[in-house]
Amino acid sequence: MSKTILVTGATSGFGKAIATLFAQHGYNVCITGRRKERLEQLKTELENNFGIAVTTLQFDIRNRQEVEDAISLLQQKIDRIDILVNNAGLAAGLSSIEDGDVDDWETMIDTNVKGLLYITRQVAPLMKAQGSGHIVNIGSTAGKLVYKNGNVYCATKFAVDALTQSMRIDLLPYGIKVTAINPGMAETEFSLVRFKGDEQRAKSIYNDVQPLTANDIAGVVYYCATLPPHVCVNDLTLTCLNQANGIYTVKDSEKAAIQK
Ligand code: NDP
Ligand code: 8X3
Repeated sequence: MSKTILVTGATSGFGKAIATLFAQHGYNVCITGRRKERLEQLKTELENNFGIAVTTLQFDIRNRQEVEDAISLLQQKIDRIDILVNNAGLAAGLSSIEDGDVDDWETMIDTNVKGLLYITRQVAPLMKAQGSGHIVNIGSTAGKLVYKNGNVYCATKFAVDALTQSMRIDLLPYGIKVTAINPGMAETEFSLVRFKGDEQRAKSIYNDVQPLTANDIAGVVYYCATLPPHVCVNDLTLTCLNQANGIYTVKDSEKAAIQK
């Protein structure tokens, strides 16, 4: 029987790549996001290319009622959710704490922390009733080490780290795996969103480095989700070869000088 994966934030970046990779491997996928057109486009693409079933759920993860309604609707359409990837998230702005935009702070907290909690609260009981499941939370190197001006974004990812550890304890008796995947810099729409559509500034983040790609993250999620039933990757951090962690980065052009 085909397994089903629910991926939040699948209209772009990691979420889209994760949904695509699992579809390629025969999983039925449920994809979420606010951008309806992109959801419909991905559904058509995945169903046509891989012959699996795709369910689209359009909602804003910050809205608790919308999340509850979406998961109720999903339950009418599918029997079980084998994997939940809590991926939807964003950074908004990059300012020193005294200059921060409070609306940006609320957006990040509401999306990255409260949104993740809203959906987990709906899906975890279903997994408990099934007697199995796997929750994969997309954290960040920003949830391991803070960086300058990262303040609130980093705090939300530290919160994801704490919630991942805590969920793993709570859900252990029910056979539910909980994994944190913590990527370093990866080229997606992330920087474009963080810098509010400023393409030049967004592009400059990836100058002179070879960042991770969304497919790199999808591959790691797939690996973790397909290990034997008794094996759980608890916490996995990955960076490109320009980063040792979230705060130490060496540009390609600097490497030669350092090697001398
Ligand atoms: P993208 O901007 O490419 O994708 C973000 C996804 O989240 C989109 O599908 C977007 O969908 C969804 N999303 C954002 N806000 C909401 C909302 N309010 N309601 C529903 N969905 C929402 O970024 P990435 O793929 O890079 O980011 C995915 C995750 O990975 C995030 O949690 C991010 O913090 C994390 N991450 C990213 C890194 C990077 O360098 N790129 C590194 C480490 C972690 P839509 O706009 O259609 O609603
Ligand atoms: C996203 C990676 O380095 O911009 O979590 O914080 S970073």
